[in-house]
Amino acid sequence: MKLVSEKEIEIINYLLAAEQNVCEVIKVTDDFPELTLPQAYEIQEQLLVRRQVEKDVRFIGVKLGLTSKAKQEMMGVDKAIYGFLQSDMLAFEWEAIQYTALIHPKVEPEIAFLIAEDLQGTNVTAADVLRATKYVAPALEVIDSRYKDFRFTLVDVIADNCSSAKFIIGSTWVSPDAIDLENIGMVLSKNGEVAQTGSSAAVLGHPANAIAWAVNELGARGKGLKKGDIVLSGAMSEAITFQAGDAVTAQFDSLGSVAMYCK
Ligand code: 0L1
Ligand code: MG
Repeated sequence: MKLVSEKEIEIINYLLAAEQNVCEVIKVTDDFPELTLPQAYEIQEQLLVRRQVEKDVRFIGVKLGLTSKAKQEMMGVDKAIYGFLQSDMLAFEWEAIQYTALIHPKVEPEIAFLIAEDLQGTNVTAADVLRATKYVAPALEVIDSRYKDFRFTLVDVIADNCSSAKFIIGSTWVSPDAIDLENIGMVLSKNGEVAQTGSSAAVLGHPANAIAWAVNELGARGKGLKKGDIVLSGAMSEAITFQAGDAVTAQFDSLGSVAMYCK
């Protein structure tokens, strides 16, 4: 078992309380400016272990963030980030997302990968990712940074499990060989009005590149993807805000659509 420092415990308690109390908080680097990127991933890991025990949830996959050059430039970073999906984050098209359970949610369109075999290493390629993938599917990710006004540094957002909150997978599951994953167009609509358009090319050139990057990062920390994992490969457009009463749909070329309703 890993020993966690008092400072790390304080940060974990702070972020878990923000989620539990549905209350935004000041970013942790305001109080701990010396926090490093490896420490942020350590805090993320321990926070998720606490969540696993306290909420009795399972790890069900991995998510990527900051995979588009546009978002990296906006944040002044040159790196993607990863976090983990737990079973209470899985939501369904037929069950409304409850607005009051979230702080200031946004939603973004992504391509989900269903991993059919364990994948671990530090030289993993996009081709390896595609070989290990049974299906890809359309997905919506609801992000809900625990930080005030969604303002944070790279270290803050990693500690906060990359703003993860909920995700929904659509019903069209396709073999990755059956489509041109490099260039899937997507239209995101809110209440029937187009809100964003995007392409899978925005996800580090190809979503499988993004996942290969994450597997190599995980590999350097002695971790990897497991058979049955779901991986959210990264946003294909900017995230949009929504409120109670809003319906959001993402329509993808070759992959059908995925929808959510918020009550
Ligand atoms: O899933 C994501 O792309 C979120 C990454 C963190 C950045 C944000 O909260 O906007
Ligand atoms: Mg995302």
